[in-house]
Amino acid sequence: MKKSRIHFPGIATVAYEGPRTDNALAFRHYDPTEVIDGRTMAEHLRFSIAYWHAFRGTGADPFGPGTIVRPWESGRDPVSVARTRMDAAFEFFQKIRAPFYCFHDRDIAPEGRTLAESNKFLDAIAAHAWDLQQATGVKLLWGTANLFSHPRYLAGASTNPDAHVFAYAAAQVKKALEITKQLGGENYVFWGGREGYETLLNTNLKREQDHLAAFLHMAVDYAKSIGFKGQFLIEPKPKEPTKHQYDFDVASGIAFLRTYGLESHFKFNIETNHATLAGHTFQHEIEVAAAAGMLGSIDANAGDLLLGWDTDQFNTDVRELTLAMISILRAGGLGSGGFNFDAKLRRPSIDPEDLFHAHIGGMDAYALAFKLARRILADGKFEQFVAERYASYDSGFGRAIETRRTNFRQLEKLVLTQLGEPTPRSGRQEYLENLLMSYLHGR
Ligand code: XUL
Ligand code: CO
Repeated sequence: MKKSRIHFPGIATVAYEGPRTDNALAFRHYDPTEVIDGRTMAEHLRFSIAYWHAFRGTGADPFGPGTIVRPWESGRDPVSVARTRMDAAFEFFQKIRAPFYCFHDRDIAPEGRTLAESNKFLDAIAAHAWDLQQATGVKLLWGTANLFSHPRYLAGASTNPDAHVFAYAAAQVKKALEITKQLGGENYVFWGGREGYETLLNTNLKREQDHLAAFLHMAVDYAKSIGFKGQFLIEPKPKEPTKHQYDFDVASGIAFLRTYGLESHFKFNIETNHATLAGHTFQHEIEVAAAAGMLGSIDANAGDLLLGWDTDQFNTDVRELTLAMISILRAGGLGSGGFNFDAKLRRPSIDPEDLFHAHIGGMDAYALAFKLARRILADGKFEQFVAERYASYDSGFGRAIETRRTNFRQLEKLVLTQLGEPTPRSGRQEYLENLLMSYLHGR
């Protein structure tokens, strides 16, 4: 492979310099080579760069066009632009020291005039991606198909009222699965881009849900037939772009998968901003997935609580991330998943350097949260408090309730003859919040 030119001149590989450094382009908490429990921080955190934001984001919003102009975007042949863009992307992945990246099919290669031409473009760029992966060691965390941008998907993909669109989406996902397998992708994500509805006046909700399930079953069957071993992930989101998305949140996703017999094939890719749009905390969504053994991966970002849409910002809220990390570590980690920065620069942040500041902040916040969560779990104070709070279920009639060896009659008799009135006990929330604060502020 020929040596490509430098796309981020003047920006060196980001070094770990510790919390006291004045260097804004250094890590304060994320030392990728630091070994903790026999694994490096890079291996623990499995950070990933989202191709669509970092390399296709322009800053466009509903009120105006893009503001972010990258030098590698100039050129008339879209396939050679895609190739150079990918060179720039891998230079960034290396300099920011992210071991993984994620893409939609249409992020990395342009849409052609026909499906056959789109597939040809994708093949050419996937070959280039493989060369760059081999040369740099950067790996593919997950692939996915963009089934929401093209006008053909105006009313959804697998939930489109037109079976022709369903067929087209099936063909697109078939190809995306092949490319993901070819590039060693460790997961494959289904975010239901427009799988929802705007109005029930024109929608058959039951048929659309049946079609979505049929689509996912076909994807499972096809992945099996080509020997793709990656984990399938559902990424819930309650709304946007549609008024009501079918994969509203983790709980409704679990119900959907179980209803259609898909639960053994899927886990969840939980996005912070999607959680808050659904009226949940990030930690809540993680706990619900973990409770079902379906915690898969994280789309690491944040919303703005004063804005009602998916602002996809970089998350530097260490308190929120520490709580999330506690739940993730308690669940045994993310397995083949990772922390993918599905986050974008603000429209006025137009310099290439801004891309570095953004990811450094996100990575440092997660790394610090990881360390704090480990300390909190090692001390076990919260675990002990919670264990004691439920201790009445560990023996006697409490144990019989948990193991379903008692019933209403026996419990009534117990209350009438022995137990009488229960004694209320404090939940001690304020004490626990102060305890958390003591960890966050240098206990
Ligand atoms: C949209 C979103 C997507 C998915 C992948 O809100 O999060 O970028 O992560 O399709
Ligand atoms: Co996402």
